[in-house]
Amino acid sequence: MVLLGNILVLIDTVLLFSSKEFGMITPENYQKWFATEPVRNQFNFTGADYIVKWAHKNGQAVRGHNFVWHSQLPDWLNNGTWDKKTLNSIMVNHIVKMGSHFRGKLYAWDVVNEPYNDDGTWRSTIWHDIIGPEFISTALTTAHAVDPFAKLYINDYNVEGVNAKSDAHYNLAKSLLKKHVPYHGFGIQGHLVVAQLPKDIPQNIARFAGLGLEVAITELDIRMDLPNNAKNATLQANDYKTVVNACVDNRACVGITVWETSDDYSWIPGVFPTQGDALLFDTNKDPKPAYYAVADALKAAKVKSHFNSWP
Ligand code: 9MR
Repeated sequence: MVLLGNILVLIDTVLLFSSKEFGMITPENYQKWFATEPVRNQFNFTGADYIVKWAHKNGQAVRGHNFVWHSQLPDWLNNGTWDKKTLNSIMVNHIVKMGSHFRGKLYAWDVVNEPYNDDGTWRSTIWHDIIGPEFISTALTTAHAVDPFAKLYINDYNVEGVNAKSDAHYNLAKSLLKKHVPYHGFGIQGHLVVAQLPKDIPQNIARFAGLGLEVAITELDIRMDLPNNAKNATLQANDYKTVVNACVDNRACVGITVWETSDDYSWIPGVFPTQGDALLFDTNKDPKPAYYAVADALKAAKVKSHFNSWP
């Protein structure tokens, strides 16, 4: 089976639960810039270290998340006035300090997160607007130099099927690989809506695999309009099965990570107040039909492990 992962909060009961059910962990918010470099060049690894240690004690791999993103940046970085050279050196310093602290401990890093708009144009961010699109190759090259063991990912949402945004990523991948930039994996976040899955997830995974990249579903959740009911729960289970099958059917797809374990910890109600119940376990930590659908799909998978090349 592909490695099933989840993200975590720093609560031991949740961690314990996670280590029974999942083979991989992403430390949700603990490696983001606001948490790790709250003051310029002063680093705090406490939260992430706790999770990484826990994961390794329990034989779990860790996905690093993330180096360069426009969101959850500390105020000093957001509010500063930066020229290109200075911002570039701030980005490089962050990657060097973070990457070397976690060197050899992480399976992968989301080096760049969400660089495009849904229409495939560049998202306006400090990274793109001040440094220019080359921030991506600089970030990847720097990350590879400090942690040559980690698989380096670019990660985004709304890129599950073939569309303008995944086209932009596909073209970016082609151009980076042509220039031999160290780029190893395309992260498909998978924040999806029940009964609205794109039909061409397998085709999309296949085209990135065709470039020689690995692919991972990195932040899967499938939300529904509340209240939940039997019909939605069944549709959701079916959608989870569709996503898992799309991954296990392609050797290049190495992992599926759900973005939290139980519905009470999900980010969704805070952002989409009328939606939720997107995960595999309900608020009582009881498995939902989606959980059994995922388990059955993994059991039925023809290829048992794609995740075999690390470290
Ligand atoms: O799960 C994260 C939530 O706790 C934060 O408030 C939120 C802030 O944007 O980020 C959430 O995780 C995001 C992830 O880091 C990147 N992809 C989208 C996720 C959901 O917003």
